[in-house]
Amino acid sequence: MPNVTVIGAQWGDEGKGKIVDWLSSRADIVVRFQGGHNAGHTLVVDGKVYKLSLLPSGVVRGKLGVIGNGVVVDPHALLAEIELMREQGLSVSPRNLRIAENVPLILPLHSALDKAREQARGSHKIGTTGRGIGPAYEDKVARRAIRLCDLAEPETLDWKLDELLLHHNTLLAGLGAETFDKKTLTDSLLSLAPKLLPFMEPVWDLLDEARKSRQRILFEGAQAVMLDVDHGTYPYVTSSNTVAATAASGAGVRPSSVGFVLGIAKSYTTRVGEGPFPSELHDEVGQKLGERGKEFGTVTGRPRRCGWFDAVLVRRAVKVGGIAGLALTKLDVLDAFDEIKICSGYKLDGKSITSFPSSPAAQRRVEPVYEVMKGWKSTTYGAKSWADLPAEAIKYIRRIEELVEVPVTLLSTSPERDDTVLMS
Ligand code: 2SA
Ligand code: MG
Repeated sequence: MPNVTVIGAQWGDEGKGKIVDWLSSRADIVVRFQGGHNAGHTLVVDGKVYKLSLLPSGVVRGKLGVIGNGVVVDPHALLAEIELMREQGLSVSPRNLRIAENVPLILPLHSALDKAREQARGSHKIGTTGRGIGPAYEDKVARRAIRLCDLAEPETLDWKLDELLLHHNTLLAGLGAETFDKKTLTDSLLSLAPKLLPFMEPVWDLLDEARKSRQRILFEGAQAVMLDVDHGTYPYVTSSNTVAATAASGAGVRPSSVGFVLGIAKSYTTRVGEGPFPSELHDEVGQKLGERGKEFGTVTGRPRRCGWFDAVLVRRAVKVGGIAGLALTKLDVLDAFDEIKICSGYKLDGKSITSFPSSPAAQRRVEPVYEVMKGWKSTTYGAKSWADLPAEAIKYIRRIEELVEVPVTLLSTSPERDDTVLMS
């Protein structure tokens, strides 16, 4: 099997965890390459539910997990997640988890700033997870981040914290938020060092050795293309690139190592947080999608906004994300609808347009143009093969393929690992 990169093709929560788990049985290493613990990947394995935010999903299957340099790591969240896995009977140790030495750390001041800034934004808030993701990436590009390797060098930590606190305490004070004390932060980081440094690795080298020995690598994306900081619905996006190319830069491997890019999309659409959503439904249909899909954010528990499948959006994700095939999830949620709509075009100020505009004001004025398809009104829950699918469901899938211009290669019909159909 070539390497595979899994990315979300909508606004996150597409069911990546299950698909990564399904694919991880065919991989030797699973790599997280961007985002942080704003991810919330849910796996159901032998009836047990595992919710992972930072750990690569492969650890549940005993695979080597790698956290690449493109991720932002909150040390406290990481250690808590490792402990939670241990309570669930999974051993996570430096033997099966390696973390890039150059990975930036999320510090408590990052989530404090995230929350303070969201409050200050008022009606223009982004709706972030409040986990300090954005501020941590800002420090990275501003070249003032504390990185995992710094924990081994107290003298480096000393001068870097001076610069970091000068910036953040000025900002936090200006926002009327608590400021941070250098000694407290230093003591906290140095107390974390012995717990974290054993996981540290020049991950690019490990993955190059894996390539040479033809090991199979699965790159696990978080969030999704429409949350990408360049290609998503900016500014209502996350702060990392979430497209497949980021797997190379976010883990330190050659672009050809990205392999087959599998996009994950729900058979309808959801998003959490603020921002435009052309096919959003504010009626009983939207409510029914939310109830049947149990649509609450894994990370924040927030109810998700729901709407019909948006083919214009997913087609764009296919193009900019580098997607070669689609895994369609939660088809069973649509079992109960007499008719099902697909957003196959947009209207802006009365004119037909074929792609989502980039300016926020125009994005808000976009109206969906729908195709109506007949519902199948029978269960697809647990379908394991083509033969289990009603004709209307197959027609729905085929129409999606035509509109997004890639084949549906996988179909997921329940959270259970084995309820997955390989589509021919
Ligand atoms: P942040 O906290 O700065 O990343 O938030 C910025 C915007 O990105 C949205 N966001 C998400 N939306 C949906 N799912 C997210 N994570 C998934 C989950 C996991 C996944 O929680 O299950 O799909 O990988 C996620 N993370 C960030 C957020 O709502 C803001 O709109
Ligand atoms: Mg999720």
